[in-house]
Amino acid sequence: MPLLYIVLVCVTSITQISTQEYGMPNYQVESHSIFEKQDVILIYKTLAPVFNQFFRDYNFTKEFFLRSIRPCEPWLEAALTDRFDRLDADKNEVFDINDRTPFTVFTFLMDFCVMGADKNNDNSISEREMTYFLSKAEFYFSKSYSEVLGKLMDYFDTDRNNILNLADTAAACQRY
Ligand SMILES: [Ca+2]
Ligand SMILES: [Ca+2]
Ligand SMILES: [Ca+2]
Repeated sequence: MPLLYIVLVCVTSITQISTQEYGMPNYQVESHSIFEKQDVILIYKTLAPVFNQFFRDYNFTKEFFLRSIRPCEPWLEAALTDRFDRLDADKNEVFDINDRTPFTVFTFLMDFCVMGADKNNDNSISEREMTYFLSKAEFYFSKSYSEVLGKLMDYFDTDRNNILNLADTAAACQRY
């Protein structure tokens, strides 16, 4: 599975570089890691209007994205802007179905593992684990937003087996 291997190496490298950048002095804020559970939860809370829009029209523009996340802390705006640019695979400043790449599938899986959705630590998130995660008080995003995030799991379950794991990234390598 060489393509999957390459994707994982790229993702890890880019993420590490980006994480270091957020800690540079010019941000003038303490260092934040997008591997920190509380930071990733904050990212998903901030993205609520963006994901709500996505499941209305299955697209959103970079301009809408930036307007929706503001105002927020400088490190968070920098991290999210960088994330949009990396996930916008065809670089047309619109996130839509054409940007559903192995990279986006892997990013979503990684985010939810970091947040603790993979309760039994088998590197797979089952439908039951996701439902439980989205309904827990510690991570409760509101009923309507939890439903939207549940749709996101369906959207990235590339091999349609109701489990999100690296096999979906591999399937995305074949399909997209
Ligand atoms: Ca795009
Ligand atoms: Ca699991
Ligand atoms: Ca799957």
